[in-house]
Order: sequence, then structure tokens, then C-alpha cells
Amino acid sequence: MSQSQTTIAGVIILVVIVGAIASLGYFQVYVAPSVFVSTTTTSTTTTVSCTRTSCVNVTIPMGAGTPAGAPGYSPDFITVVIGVNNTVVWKNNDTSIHSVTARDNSFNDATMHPGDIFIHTFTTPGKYEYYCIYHVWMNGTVVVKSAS
Ligand SMILES: [Cu+2]
Repeated sequence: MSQSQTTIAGVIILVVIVGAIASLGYFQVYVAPSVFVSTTTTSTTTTVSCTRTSCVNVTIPMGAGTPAGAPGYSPDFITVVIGVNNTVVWKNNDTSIHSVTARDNSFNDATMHPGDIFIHTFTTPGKYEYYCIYHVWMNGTVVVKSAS
């Protein structure tokens, strides 16, 4: 190997090493933290959901808006009793936006971003049907009964 060939080989090896270190640093600084941040956010918002017996959780699961076999709201039919468990907490666990919109307009959260929570307390007995304005095939029902 001549002197210039040795120098070129040395430069190439140096570039490969620097590149490897740089990409490892990029992963640690930019990629890894975002993974940890999203995990933290998920567990934080989960604890915000209803943990009392006086309310009922309804989740919007992953893929809820996919037309074919969409899971929609889960559960999509609930019965609550005034004074017992008449507060309903909806949580969007999907990665797309959804809404919880009453057909009689008595309640509405039109912009539920991923991770968002919507809380509504029912005070009048009746049957309340709701849907998602972005995915009209997503339907849910809340039956509200008086304490009696
Ligand atoms: Cu939707």
C-alpha cells in the first residue's frame, strides 16, 4: 500500500466509526426518549380514567374507526343508575381522533384526540344513543335508570 492509499483507508475507517457513534447517539437522544415518553403518557392518562365505583369506563380501543369489524366503543352498551354510577368516562385509546356525540345532542365531545378523556354525568333517566361523527358506524348506548 502506498502512502496515499493508507491515508484514504484510514479516513474511510474513521468516517465509519464516527458514523456509527453518531447514529447511536441519535438513537439515544431522539428515538429512545420518545418511546419512554409515550409509555409514561399512556400510564399517566390511564390513571386519570375512572377508578371509583361511582362511574363507568368506556374505551375507544385501537382501530376503533376501521370500517370492517371496527370495535367501536367498548363496551358499546352500558346501564347506569342515578346516584350510584351515573358518571361515564370515555377514553380514546386509539391513534386517531374520535367523538362521543349524543343523537339527541344532550352531550358531545367532538374532538377526542388520542389519549383524551370525556366525562359526562347523566341526571335524567332514559336511553341515550351516541355515535362518532368521524366514523358514523361507531355507535354506543347508555341506559340511565333512576335510583328508585
Ligand atoms: Cu371515530
